[in-house]
Amino acid sequence: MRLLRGARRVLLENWTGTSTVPSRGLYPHQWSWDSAFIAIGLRHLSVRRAQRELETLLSAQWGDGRIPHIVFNPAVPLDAYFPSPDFWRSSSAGAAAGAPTAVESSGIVQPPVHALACRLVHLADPRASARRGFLDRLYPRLAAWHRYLAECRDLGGHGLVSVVHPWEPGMDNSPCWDAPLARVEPAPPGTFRRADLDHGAAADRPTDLDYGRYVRLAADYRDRGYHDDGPPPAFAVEDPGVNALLIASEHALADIAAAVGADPAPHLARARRLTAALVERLWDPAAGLFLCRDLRAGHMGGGALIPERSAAGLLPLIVPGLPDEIAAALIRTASGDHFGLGTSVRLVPSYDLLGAAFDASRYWRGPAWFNVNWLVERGLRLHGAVDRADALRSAALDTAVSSGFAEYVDPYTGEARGTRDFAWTAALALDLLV
Ligand code: 9YW
Repeated sequence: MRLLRGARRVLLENWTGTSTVPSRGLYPHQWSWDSAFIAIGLRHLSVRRAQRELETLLSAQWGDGRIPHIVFNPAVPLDAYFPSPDFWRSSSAGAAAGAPTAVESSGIVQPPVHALACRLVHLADPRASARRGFLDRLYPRLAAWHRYLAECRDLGGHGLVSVVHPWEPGMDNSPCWDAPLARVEPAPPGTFRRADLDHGAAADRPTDLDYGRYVRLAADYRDRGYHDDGPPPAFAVEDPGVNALLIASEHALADIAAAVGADPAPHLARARRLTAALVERLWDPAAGLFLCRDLRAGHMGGGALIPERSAAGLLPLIVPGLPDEIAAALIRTASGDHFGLGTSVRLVPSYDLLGAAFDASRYWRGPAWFNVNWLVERGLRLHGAVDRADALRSAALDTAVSSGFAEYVDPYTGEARGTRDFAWTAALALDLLV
């Protein structure tokens, strides 16, 4: 069958021997949440490889518990990707935060999908997993990762994780970041070279101005030794996607704890606390959606909700134990005019179809991404919207093949955008298939 053959080919071609690159040309290193999604699909081809994928990533974990968003492959030339290891300088600039010296990485993070992925990889062959002590070895690392997020990244002090860079929530140029980013002085254009434009159409990618701001924020974080204490950074946002994924992963970590003979209760308690804070801080009943909160806006230090509708606001659908009335409202919103599921679009767009900044081609400003659609499919199923989940599943499978496993697609037509043979598109299609 075409999908199975194609997905297997993409995953084999992108495998480096210890992990999988998101894309051979555009992203030639290991990315954190990509690896989690990739492992979820890879487990259907080789449980051993899926375990290896996650083990490689977690072996680059920092002493403070953070899992870096990129782990660099030393065999890849420095100019193949920007920002390269000589920009991040993790082993020296991150020394006080416990960055490893044996491997170079970035110093920011990505959404915590890892415990969820480890549990799914374990379930693919629990006996083989137990024989290798897979969960026993990874449990302490996953627990330290969640502790880092909950303790060092609660910048607002209200029990939610904050991101300090638009790359952290994984949705780089979402219109949600336009207002918080407007306060950031961009790095001058001549001071860096964008390698991404060697591989992607400029109209499908963030702008040079966006990049200038990304560079400034990353350099400032590096220059403060990647520390999270002290004055809040210029960009500090509570994102519903990141927090929802942490909650889902905390539930997975409770199951992992039970499997290795540890106590699941603290993980379930943290999941409950995070869920309450998510609803309290980010739920907007009028929009029927979770919004992002900009900690640097508003008065009295509480921040202010950002009035933009992003697919990140639908991701709490994957949270077990989300109040029923909120889950029902989210399902209505997904199917309404702003996201068009089951009516105007093939796949859930990354941003509001009616939003002023909507652009069907440009990255996280409208196109549909397969990881978001995989999560929404899972959330719809979790909350009983089985017919909608079934329809989304078959649309995602068809579009993955017809787009050549595109990085993202036009949400209306399913036409490919960005790069092709993208690893998580192949992996997640495989997971939906079997
Ligand atoms: C970058 C690798 C990453 C993804 C992000 C996506 C993009 C750009 O590519 O980031 O240079 O890191 O926005 O979600 O993990 O696929």
